[in-house]
Amino acid sequence: MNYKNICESVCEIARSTGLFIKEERQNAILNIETKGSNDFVTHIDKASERRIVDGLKKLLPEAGFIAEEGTEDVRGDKFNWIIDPIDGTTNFIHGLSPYAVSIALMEDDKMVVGVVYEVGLDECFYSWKGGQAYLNGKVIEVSKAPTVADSLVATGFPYSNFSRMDGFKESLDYFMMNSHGLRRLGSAATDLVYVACGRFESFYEYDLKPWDVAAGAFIVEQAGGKVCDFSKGDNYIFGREIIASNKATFDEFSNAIYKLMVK
Ligand code: 2AM
Ligand code: CA
Ligand code: CA
Ligand code: CA
Repeated sequence: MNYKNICESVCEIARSTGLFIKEERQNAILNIETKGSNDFVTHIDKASERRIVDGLKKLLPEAGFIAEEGTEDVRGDKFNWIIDPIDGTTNFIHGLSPYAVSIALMEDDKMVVGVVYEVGLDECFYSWKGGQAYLNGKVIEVSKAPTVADSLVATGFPYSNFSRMDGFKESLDYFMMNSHGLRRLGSAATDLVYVACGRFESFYEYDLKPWDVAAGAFIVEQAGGKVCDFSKGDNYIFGREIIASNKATFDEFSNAIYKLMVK
């Protein structure tokens, strides 16, 4: 398997889907449906996922799909695509950036290709197994900031599972007072690639799904960063908890989250 070629084709699919998303937004009245509480989907999410799935099927016919809007839901023996057609739909609905197309390829249970295309700023972040991590053709690396006190920390606010709010609120207080500041963009895939390119030192969020994090987490690791779940284990794709940071602050950052939200 030539991961680099696959990655380049996936970037093309992500970019052309981004263009489609922008054009459709201008052409049509948004048809917004509610899937659950604060969980929205538009006709553009669905049409975008259809386009992505059709493109990826031609690229690798034997691969299965794990896709947010359920366009295709069959598992492959060896290869599976993990797709979020629009990560940050709430931003998108409100005409706000960032929002991103997120596509990962999993071989057995390891990511081998990851692409996050942030549509608003026209920024394509990508990596493949054996390569480095890139933003629009340039190599990216995580930040070198040495401590949490030197860090810009990103998170996402819960939209369900409010049972963990006490620990989460404590973590907000803690990072507000002990870092450069806290940010909440509303697109987990974008948060992750911003860690990969050093704009954020670190990111944490719970209740995320595989399609929110699969591509972004891979790109963070390929850019020299580290990723784990809230108990410092490796169940961060399917485990619905993720911590990602640069290498230098990883121990301090993950210990803080563990203490605030697990112990
Ligand atoms: P989405 O836009 O694809 O749904 C922001 O905190 C992150 O949470 C985004 O990655 C967003 O992805 C996801 N998200 C926001 N609201 C959600 C909901 N109600 N259910 C599931 N995921 C949600
Ligand atoms: Ca959604
Ligand atoms: Ca998402
Ligand atoms: Ca989505």
